Amino acid sequence: MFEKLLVANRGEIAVRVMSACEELGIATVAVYSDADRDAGHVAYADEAYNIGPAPASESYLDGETIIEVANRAGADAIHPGYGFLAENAEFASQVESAEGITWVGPSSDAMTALGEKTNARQIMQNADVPVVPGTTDPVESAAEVRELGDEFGYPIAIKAEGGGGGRGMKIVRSADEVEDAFESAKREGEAYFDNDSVYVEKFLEAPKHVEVQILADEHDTALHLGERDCSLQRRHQKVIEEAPSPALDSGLREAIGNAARRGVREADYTNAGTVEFLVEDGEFYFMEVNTRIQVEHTVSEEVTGIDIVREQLRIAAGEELPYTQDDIEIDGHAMEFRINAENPANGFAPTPGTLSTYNPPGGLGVRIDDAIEKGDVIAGDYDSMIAKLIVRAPTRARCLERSRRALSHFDVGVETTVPFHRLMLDDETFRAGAHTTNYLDETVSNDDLAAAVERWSTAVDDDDVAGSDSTNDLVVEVEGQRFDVAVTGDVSRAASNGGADAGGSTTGSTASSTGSAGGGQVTASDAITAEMQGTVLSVNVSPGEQVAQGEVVCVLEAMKMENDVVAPAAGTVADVPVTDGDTVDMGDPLVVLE
Ligand code: MV4
Repeated sequence: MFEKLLVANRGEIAVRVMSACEELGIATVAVYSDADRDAGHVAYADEAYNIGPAPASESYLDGETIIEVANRAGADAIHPGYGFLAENAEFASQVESAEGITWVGPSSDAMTALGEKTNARQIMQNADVPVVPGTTDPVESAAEVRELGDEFGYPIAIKAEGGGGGRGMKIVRSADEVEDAFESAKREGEAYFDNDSVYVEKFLEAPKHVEVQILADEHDTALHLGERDCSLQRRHQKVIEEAPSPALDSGLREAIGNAARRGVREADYTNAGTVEFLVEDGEFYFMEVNTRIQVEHTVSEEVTGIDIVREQLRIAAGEELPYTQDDIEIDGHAMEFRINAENPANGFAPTPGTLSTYNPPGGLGVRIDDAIEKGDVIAGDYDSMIAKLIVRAPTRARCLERSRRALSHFDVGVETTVPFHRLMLDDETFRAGAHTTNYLDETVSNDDLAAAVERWSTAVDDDDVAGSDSTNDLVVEVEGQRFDVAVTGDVSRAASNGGADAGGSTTGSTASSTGSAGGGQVTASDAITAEMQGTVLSVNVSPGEQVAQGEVVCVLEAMKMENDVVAPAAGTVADVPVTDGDTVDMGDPLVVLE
């Protein structure tokens, strides 16, 4: 096994990889940009090296510098995480050529072979894996595309050879759109991937996105860990992923898993990877292979019990997978919610800022993968994902319930995608598992998103959270029952309505009367009156005294419980008409303020 591994990445995935290293006794090396000096992955690592300025092109994408650091630190392996250099076959090849350093991932040859989409389609066809009807060679002219349109029937998709993730894809609905779409797909391919080759597929109108997690070792074992459903996407960005897919029956599940295994064997693929499929009308079609660990690998871990990053490391070190396909069982259901610093009510625009609070949920079946803490600054230099919430339960129905519970306890301090997720957990189509890849973009309205943020915003300061040292809100006990009271009305006696979210309501569990206090109530004459019949246990103030808002002015015993009566606002005590031991009726004045 390796002795020291460099993680060429940042954020939660860097910490995820290092935690697997820690369990295997491998020392860890972090790299970081100027923007990440105080980042979580730097703190987690055994050693850390600055590799340049904030822009990724000058730091996390600088493969040469990263390999230099690996040499300097004496690292014997590099794990790329996801994004950045993870699917860069040239970088993989440079690591493979570096003396004494192992690339934790598939061979650069396998990456190159699968990175060219028509080549990947050919490999899959050779392995008897169904592909979407289309070409396995690039198309050379618009006229050729029109012939294919006639053959398959419209709509068709023109896709960039080097593409993926929706970039460089053009949907064509009739022959007269072909010319423009062909030219623009070529331009995008050239711009994004340095490759203007394009090919054609029949376009499926409403597919599901189902992907199979693969593990393959260097000793001829290739296994699948079941599938994930990633159909809930917004503009090609996944937002919620789950395992297993609610869209597959056991027959289709077994068929798609076996197809993925055949495909990666054909490609001489090793390490972890994902084979992506489109599923429509009970049929599945190969789309592309992701040659990296993915963000959503977690849900497969939760339902199989397999630590995928650990297996990546073991495979790269030449060890054998310790299971056969029959050993792998799918147990229960898991969902991953990407918690992004984005405002769903504002077109999911990033919401950079300082985390005045950060308090993720925990408890049974709840996993948080993150690399941030309270007080951290969410800058705009990299992606907006600040954490992943992964929820696991015995069934999908219970996973939905548990996810509601977990999300309702996620305090962040900036606007996030939490309200969006809570909206989805109330959405009948999502709950039924019937959503396809176009569902979000076509169905969820801005009004719904705005209402969700209004109701469930996470951009709440600690100071506004009921139960903390708030100056604006009152916590009172009435007959022993606790109430979080938002003080509204006359601003001179207090007031902002803190958006606390203790029990699901944005204004606390009760918030009706103006300046209500436990056992006492403020009337128009500024008298704090008894809210119930009881006995005065103690009077804590006398006329002329200044009291602060929230200060206990007297204690009233009622129904065998002591209730603190607090001042609803700061003021001067004008009169105290009661004394210790007095019996009072509901509505009797206790303390008069001026
Ligand atoms: C498709 C398709 C329908 N038919 N190909 C989008 C990203 C890129 N990886 C491939 N994509 C698609 N390819 C054919 N022949 C629909 C999509 C697609 C999609 C796929 C997966 C998840 C979300 C999506 C959203 C829009 C379109």
